[in-house]
Amino acid sequence: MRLPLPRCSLVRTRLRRLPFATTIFIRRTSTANDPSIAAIDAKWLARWDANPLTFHSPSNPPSTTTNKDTNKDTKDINGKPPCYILSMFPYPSGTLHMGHLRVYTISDVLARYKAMQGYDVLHPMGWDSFGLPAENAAIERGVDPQEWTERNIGVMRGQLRLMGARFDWSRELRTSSPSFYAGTQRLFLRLFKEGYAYRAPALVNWDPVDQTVLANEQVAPDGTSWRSGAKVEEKFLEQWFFRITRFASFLRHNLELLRGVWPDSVIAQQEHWIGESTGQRVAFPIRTVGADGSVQQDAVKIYTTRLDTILGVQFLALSVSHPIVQKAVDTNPELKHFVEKVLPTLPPGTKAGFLLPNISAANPIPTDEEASGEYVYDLPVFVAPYVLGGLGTSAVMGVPAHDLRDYEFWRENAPSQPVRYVIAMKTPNAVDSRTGRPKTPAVREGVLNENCGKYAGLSCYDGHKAFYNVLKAADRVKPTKRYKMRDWLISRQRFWGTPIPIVHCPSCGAVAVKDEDLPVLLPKVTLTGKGGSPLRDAENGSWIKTTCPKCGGPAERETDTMDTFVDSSWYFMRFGQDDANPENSLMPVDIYIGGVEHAILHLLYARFISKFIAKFDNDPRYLEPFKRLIAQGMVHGRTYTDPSTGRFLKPDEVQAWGPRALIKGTNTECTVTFEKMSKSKYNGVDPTLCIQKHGLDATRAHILFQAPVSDVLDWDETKIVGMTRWLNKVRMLSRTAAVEADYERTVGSYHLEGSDAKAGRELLKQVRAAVQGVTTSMEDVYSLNTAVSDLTILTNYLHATKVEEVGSAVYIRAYDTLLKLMAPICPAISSECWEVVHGRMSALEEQRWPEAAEFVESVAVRSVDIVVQVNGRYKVTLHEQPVEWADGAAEGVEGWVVDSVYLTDEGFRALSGRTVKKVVVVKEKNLVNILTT
Ligand code: ANZ
Ligand code: ZN
Repeated sequence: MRLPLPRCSLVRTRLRRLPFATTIFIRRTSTANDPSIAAIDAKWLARWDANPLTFHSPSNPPSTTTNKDTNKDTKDINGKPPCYILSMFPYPSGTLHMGHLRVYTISDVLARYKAMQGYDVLHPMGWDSFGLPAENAAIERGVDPQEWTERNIGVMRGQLRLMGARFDWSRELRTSSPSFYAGTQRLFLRLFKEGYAYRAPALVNWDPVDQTVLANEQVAPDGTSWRSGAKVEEKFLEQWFFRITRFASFLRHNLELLRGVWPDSVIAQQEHWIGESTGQRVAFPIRTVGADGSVQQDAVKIYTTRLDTILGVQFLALSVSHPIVQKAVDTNPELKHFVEKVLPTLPPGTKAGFLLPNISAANPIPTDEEASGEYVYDLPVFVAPYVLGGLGTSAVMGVPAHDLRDYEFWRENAPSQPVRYVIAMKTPNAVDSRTGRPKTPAVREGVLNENCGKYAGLSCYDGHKAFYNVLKAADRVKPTKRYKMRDWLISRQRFWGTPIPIVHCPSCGAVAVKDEDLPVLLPKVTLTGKGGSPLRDAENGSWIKTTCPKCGGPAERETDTMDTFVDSSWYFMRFGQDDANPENSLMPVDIYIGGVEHAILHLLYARFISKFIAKFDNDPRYLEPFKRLIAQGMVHGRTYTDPSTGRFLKPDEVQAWGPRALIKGTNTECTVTFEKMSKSKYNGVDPTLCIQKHGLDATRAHILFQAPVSDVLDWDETKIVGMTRWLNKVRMLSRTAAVEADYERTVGSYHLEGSDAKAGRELLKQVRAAVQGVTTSMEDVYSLNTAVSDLTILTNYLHATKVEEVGSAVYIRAYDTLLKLMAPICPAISSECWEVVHGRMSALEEQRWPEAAEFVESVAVRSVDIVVQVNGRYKVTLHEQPVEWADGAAEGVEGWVVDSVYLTDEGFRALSGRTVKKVVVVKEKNLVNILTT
């Protein structure tokens, strides 16, 4: 602990400053009573419990804000613009893992940062609490899923609290509570009424022993049931679907709005999943010869993305569900046998086919030999299971030369026929090493070959255009977009999910439950995991019995529950909703943070439901639900393996030091790697233990510092000492700063004395750089790791700075700024240090986030030249004087100026032997007149 000695004791005596602050810093230098990290954590956790980060806006809206078109950025409720920070809510498995700790640290840092910036922050938390594990626990251990879930939520809420996350618990939700699932059911019914929810048969996994439907994750990789071990069968059941495909184009093209604000990889994955391709529907002429010899002309529409290959067509293939095939089945017993008996036995990917007799097709592009323009019906038409029903037009043009599936089909079904190539590589003779066949040129590099008559020599592009024009003239082509994405199957034959609010009536069909009868509550059941849907037998079979909402006749309830992805496709709309005025919800989410594993389904479903609402509520705030998406990387754990056996070793089986480790009691070095945390690898880390050991601040800082947000984080607890050391330094500095602050409060202007403009400016430059660096990282989010290093750099700089060089005002200002910048990341220690310096009068989290501009001013504008007169006559100029001069800190300026004048040769000569009577300060002119005896 250094005492801030004045630079010139001579001057000091003359000015007779009272040194009574000394007593204060003797008291402060003692460290024996400093609270432990655990005590600091406990103290501040209690403070935050008592003073939660509560979002105000929608619960207290001024009347003007109900207008939907209001841009929320400009909406200013309680004087603060709202900001919605959300991290993906967890499944209440019962333990918080490191991945949770990482994501919630990031969102809490952002929430605290935005709050300091003056936003009304919504930072809520909830529980994705429906789902299979609760049901399994019920089946295996007989516990009530509801109780199991509640217990887990209790444990995890406690763990979240320990990490210092300031969630708005007043808005906590769980998807399994009736008040929430009433909303899920309402959403279902809206979709149903608008024609976006429908029923259709679909394949399910069926356990023939337990007589129950299995979720995909209950089917072992070898195709057996996880419980009974029986070979899982596929079975058709009537299932509920959401018609997400109707929004396919919208979902695809609005991804463009997200470029630059969502990670590229997530956009690419969504794009791929939606799978838009632009192709053509082409009507091929067909001719059917009836049993009586009559001839019928018609057309079959096929879908192709390679119109350039049309002259290579050697057959047409129809899916089993194609209307022509469905019709032919009735009149053709052989076909009926093929479809009903042969097909189900064939392996997936089969190239079996059935040649349709009496029907043939013609290529709609006449080549020059057939200049007459007559179509030549020489193409066979097959039924082929490799053509998928419900995709495109359920019919393809078979081009064996340039499509592998068509080739294999042709080899199997017309082995004696040649393959007709129509496209050559621009560079000749390229052969596919796998098939030994000439390589199929992509559109980019191919040219039409000599088999193409007058089109020969055209590039694929030009060929495509030429064929398109011919077909267009004959009205036989239509450009179409096609999507790989399928409708969303939301039915589950499970218990622990939202009941589907539908009643099946023998006369009215599927009827919506009336709004006033919502929610359809889950009954109490005893789960066995056997037999049909658990709801079917609930309450001895009485739950299912009801009356039809339409005709009042006897009817049955739907027994399926909804996929839990339905819950998570709208929970983020619920958080910002105000019970009194649900319309007025805060949307969209400003920053959504979560793991990359949700890149596709959850985000796609959430986007779909939002678009549905946007469309039917005509509310543009819902167009895209998440303005910005932050995808954080996984957390990997230190994993020890016995190199000779490959066996994973438990931590207590090894002796580790630094990056290496030995198997205990041996000289064998184990392999140390970082891998996804899992029980079987003994590499899991309990975040709560880590927090208890190192404190919440060190843990949070460490998790941010170890890797950029989007990278995999190799969790290495040994390195946390770096953070602990840094935080200790920050605490040490608080004592120096406290002394200075006390001195300032009691003595007043001491801070001006002896300060050196240059050193002060250097320090403020460092502070400005830190403000800039940390603010940039907070905005960018992905580089939060560098925020931590910026903070340590500033800490070290301050540590090496002598107070007496920079003056206490600058020093305190620098230290205060360090604490403000630390507050979002290390909230407990920074708050504690703030209190040490400033007492309890103000809380750190209520301070405004610093802006670099404040310091630019200090550094540039505040270094002024002061002209000094003695008794009205110019004597000397004080160059580059620091901050306080321009700061309005008039009190004490006199003393400081006299000090400074004394320190110059001219000043010393002018003042020596005289007594200063009065100092006149003309700040506007940077002028001082010293009047003496
Ligand atoms: C002729 C052709 C020639 C094709 C060629 C491809 C290559 P993407 O691009 O993935 O969307 N197809 C169309 N409908 C189908 C269905 N219902 N079931 C199975 N296959 C179908 O795939 C488009 C291509 O998939 C289409 O272009 C069609 O085969 C096939 F050298 O037409 B193509
Ligand atoms: Zn009815």
